[in-house]
Amino acid sequence: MTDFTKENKELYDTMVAYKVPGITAAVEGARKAGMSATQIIDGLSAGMTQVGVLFERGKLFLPHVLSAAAGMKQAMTILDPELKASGETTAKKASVVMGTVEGDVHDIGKSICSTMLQCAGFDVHDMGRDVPKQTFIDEVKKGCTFCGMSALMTTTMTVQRDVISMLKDAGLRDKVVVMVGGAPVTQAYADKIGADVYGDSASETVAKVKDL
Ligand code: B12
Repeated sequence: MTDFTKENKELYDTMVAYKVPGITAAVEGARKAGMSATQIIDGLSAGMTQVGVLFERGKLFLPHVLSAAAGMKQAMTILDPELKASGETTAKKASVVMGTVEGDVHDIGKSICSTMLQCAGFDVHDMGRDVPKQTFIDEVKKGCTFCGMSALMTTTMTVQRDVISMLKDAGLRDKVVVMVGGAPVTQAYADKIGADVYGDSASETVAKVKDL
């Protein structure tokens, strides 16, 4: 098996350096070295998490975080054709509705999950970010196997609980598998609010959804 430690470190380092041209160059370099899109995303995601840590410590500021986020999006645009092509080879599986909950604009992690589920052959409808609670209910009414909600703030993770309550009130809770995720969300919280699946990362989410 090829050891991509050097390329992985480069992806991580360029993401932490938050410059879009550097990130795209590292992605191109990693592709040339033979890394798969999923391996590249893992390296970049680790760097993005570190950007968050440095931001929290006051070592990086909002424009730096925005630049790193733009680099991540650019990388996903580069990798999208490869990811889509690998998805096309698989027969379409169950349908998944994904969105970042209302009041929350963080969509990087959610979009990675959507793309990777798509690669695994699932029929994914990504509703974007700041999605109103009622929109999740309406989508479940229309019919989907999985409903995924992302929340990146302690102030918005309560919306996941609200949507689950609304599903219960509408008599829809048993009709859908509810997935929750996002940095502040934990397995304990997922259990507490009655979600079916908690995903710590995109790869863990894909593995759990495939199992179900
Ligand atoms: C990038 C970022 C931003 C970017 C977002 C760009 C974008 N398009 O997403 C920008 C600069 C716009 C931003 C804005 C804000 N941010 Co911000 N941001 C971050 C940062 C640094 C990284 C988040 C990220 O992308 N991580 C990388 C991805 C890959 O990881 P992830 O999201 O966790 O996703 C993975 C898993 O969680 C999981 N997953 C994710 N979603 C789902 C869903 C399902 C269903 C499943 C199963 C799994 C799953 O899989 C993903 C892939 O592996 C975090 C710091 C942190 N530690 O998280 C702060 C952070 C989340 N932001 C924070 C804040 C406060 C804000 C602002 C309010 C700042 C402000 N004062 O204006 C605004 C929010 C406005 C709003 N209403 O939403 C706080 C939240 C604090 C809190 N209350 O909890 C954090 C924690 C930083 C901090 N410590 O202060 N932010």
